[in-house]
Amino acid sequence: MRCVAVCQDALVVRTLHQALVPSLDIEFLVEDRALSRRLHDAGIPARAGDPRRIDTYLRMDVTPATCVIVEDGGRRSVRRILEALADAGAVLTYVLDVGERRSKRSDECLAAFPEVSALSLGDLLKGSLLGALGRALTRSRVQQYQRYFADADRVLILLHHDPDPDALASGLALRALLHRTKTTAIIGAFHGVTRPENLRMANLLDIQVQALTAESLGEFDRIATVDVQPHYFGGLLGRVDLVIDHHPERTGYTTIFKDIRPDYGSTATILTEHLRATDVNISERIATAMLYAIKSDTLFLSRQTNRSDLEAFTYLYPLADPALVRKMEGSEITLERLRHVTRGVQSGQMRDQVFAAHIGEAPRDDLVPYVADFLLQLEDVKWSVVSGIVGDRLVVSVRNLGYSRNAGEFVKRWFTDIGNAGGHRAMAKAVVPLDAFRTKFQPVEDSEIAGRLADLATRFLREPQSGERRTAGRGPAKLRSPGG
Ligand SMILES: [Mn+2]
Repeated sequence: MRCVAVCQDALVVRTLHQALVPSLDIEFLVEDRALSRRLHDAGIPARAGDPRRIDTYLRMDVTPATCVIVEDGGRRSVRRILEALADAGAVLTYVLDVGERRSKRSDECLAAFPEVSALSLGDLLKGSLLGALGRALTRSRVQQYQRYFADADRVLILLHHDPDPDALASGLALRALLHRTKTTAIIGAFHGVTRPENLRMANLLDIQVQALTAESLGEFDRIATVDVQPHYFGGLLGRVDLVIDHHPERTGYTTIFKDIRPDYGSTATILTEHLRATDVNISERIATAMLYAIKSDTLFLSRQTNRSDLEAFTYLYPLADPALVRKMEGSEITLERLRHVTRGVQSGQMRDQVFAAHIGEAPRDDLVPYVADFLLQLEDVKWSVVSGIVGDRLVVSVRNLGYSRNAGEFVKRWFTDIGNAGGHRAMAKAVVPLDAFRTKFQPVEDSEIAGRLADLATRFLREPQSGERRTAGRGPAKLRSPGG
């Protein structure tokens, strides 16, 4: 495309020339003959002429198909230049603001030319300049911990219990950043992977998670935690070397290096930035793991997602194996899950768009939120409240749509006094001793539990709302493990 740039400043000319050639066939128009000669000598196509005269543009062969950029330094009005251009038939005209601040005069001038578009050099630079500076900052952070880990014999990358895709992918990514193999950097957890979809990921990507004991910690020279902070392990870890996490920052531990970004949707997003900043090769396996991690921690970019998550996703997408991601997502329905859904449906009660159910004894916690998620898909259901007995505890999972009231408030309202309860607007979980539940809510038989839960939901939803905001919003609290 042909482009004519009307400029006064040599720096602006050189910048545009570097940025736009060879994408655009550009010629510069300057008033100063000496400047035009200097540019010409530097190999930049330039000519001298009066930018306020129509014939200048006619000589330059400006047509409606020519893109015209007019530099506005703010000192002199560009009105007469724009008039001459309009008279010469130019319609693709841009005013490039390079002044400190757009002047009132420039604004008035632009208002008179509605077909002219405004660009600001500062705004155009901002994104890429901040991006480059951010990458430089990240690079120096990463290089610091890389150096610190370099001379260690054995490194432990520690994940939270029952590691999820974000933890697994982050473990792989950190190992690549440390330039280590599976024998010199162990990915470990105190409780291994149990959920079917996480097992599937670990198998498909051949990620081995070593089972740890408190004693085995002594075998390692350096310890890093990813997707979790050391307070999670009680007093087990007094001091670690590196923490990378996206959960709210906690205190009560010592670490040499940390990168904690609670506004990020996943730890894999932070590690994508680390890999990009240091130009570490991202293998297809790692890209696939990280892409899946971002998708799963952000519920496919629909929860707690920021710009960085979207950027990391876009960056990883072409590097990953989409067929493998699909396979990992797979059919989430297993026979075991379906059996528990069936039990939920059989015990369930539907009352005012609330579906309450009790699935009885379950071998694992995760079946309870699975059934709650499943039931929320039913037509006309706005809330699902599901419980199950796991060992000697009752696990209660709450899901809702439309955020009419906060699920986290619901579980706190009824269960904080007898157990653990927490969550955010759309998802919440409570874990209480079964005895304490029976004492407080008096179900005579287990078959009455669903009815009790329905009562609690109805009462809660009819209570006047105090302090809790009515409108949808982002709850600050986040479940400690996704799917809770
Ligand atoms: Mn995570």
